[in-house]
Amino acid sequence: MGFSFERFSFEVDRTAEGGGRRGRLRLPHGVVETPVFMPVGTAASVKAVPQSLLEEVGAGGKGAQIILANTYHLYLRPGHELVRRMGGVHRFMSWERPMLTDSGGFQVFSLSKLRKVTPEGVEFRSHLDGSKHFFSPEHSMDVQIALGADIAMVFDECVETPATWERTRESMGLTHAWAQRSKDHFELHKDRVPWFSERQGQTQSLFGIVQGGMYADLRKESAERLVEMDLPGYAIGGLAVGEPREVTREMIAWTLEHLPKDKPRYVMGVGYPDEIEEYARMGVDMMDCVLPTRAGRHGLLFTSEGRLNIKKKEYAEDQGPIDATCGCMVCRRYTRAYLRHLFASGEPLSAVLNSVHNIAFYLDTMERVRRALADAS
Ligand code: PRF
Ligand code: ZN
Repeated sequence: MGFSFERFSFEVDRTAEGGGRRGRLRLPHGVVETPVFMPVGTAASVKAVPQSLLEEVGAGGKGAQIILANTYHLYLRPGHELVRRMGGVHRFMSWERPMLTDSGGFQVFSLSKLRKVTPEGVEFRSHLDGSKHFFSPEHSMDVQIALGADIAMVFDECVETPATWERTRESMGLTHAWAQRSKDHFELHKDRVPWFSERQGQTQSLFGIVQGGMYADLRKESAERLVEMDLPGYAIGGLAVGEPREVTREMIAWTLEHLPKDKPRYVMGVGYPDEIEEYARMGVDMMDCVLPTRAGRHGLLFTSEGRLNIKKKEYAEDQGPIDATCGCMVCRRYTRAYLRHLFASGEPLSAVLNSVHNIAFYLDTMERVRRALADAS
């Protein structure tokens, strides 16, 4: 309970044989035990899951320690200046625990229409109403500062896959120039964060993003360039974009070798439960993914025995819980038969309960990994 007034810090207690680390991040809105999974709250809402449940479901009742929101979505609707006037994204959505905002780069590339990339930035049309907008590193920083998450991300370009070495190198060069511009602008304006004075002059922290596609030499170069910028944490971007899983793992392992051991390392947009466990055991400290909520809305549930598709006929009269080993509020209370009925009937409660279980399953998975890493010598 209460707030932490410490400045940004990252501590590693223990590193296990495979490289996995048990540690903690201290952020303006609280402490985050790592490795951590961050549920995605794209438009200042983890879809179908109320904040009160996010605070208590999974990880032995501790709930989600940090969630993510998206610059692209909140800029388009309701607008970052409105969010600033509401006291910043934490207060706006009534979530007083830590938050991270993605920079908008990736969402512009994956969602918007008619993008035009120049060294200056990206011109694009909104996926909502087709209106024209322009994002630059400076503008992404202004939006992220107005939103006021604990961690902001540099504005990057995630190259399409597959892409040639030449194309990937060119895109990576742009990402590096944009990272430097992000940092310069952020340093000048970070005191404009909505909670600056009320939190005794604390600010957000800006993380870098390594790109370089599926090319080991480019990944190394990208990591080295970003490390020179001396940012408080580093993300590995551009992965889990359609490449085989072995390639994702190899690229993560290789990139980790070129990132500082004393700073948090974050892989963006991964993955299935077994993947997040594997990456955490390799030394990844932070991950986020829409999978638990998106899959939940589609009736796909993650369990200790694998995936379960709740729409199947075989569950029509199944009196058991989703997962007998899961202690979440859904598994304690509801049967598979009922959950199948809710899904088949298109009841909104279906999305809520499925998402809650999946989030709990992801948070429990990471809690288990944290315990294992703490015990490892
Ligand atoms: N860049 C940013 N956000 C991201 C990614 C990226 O490369 C990915 C790739 N998996 C997910 N989210 N800024
Ligand atoms: Zn459950």
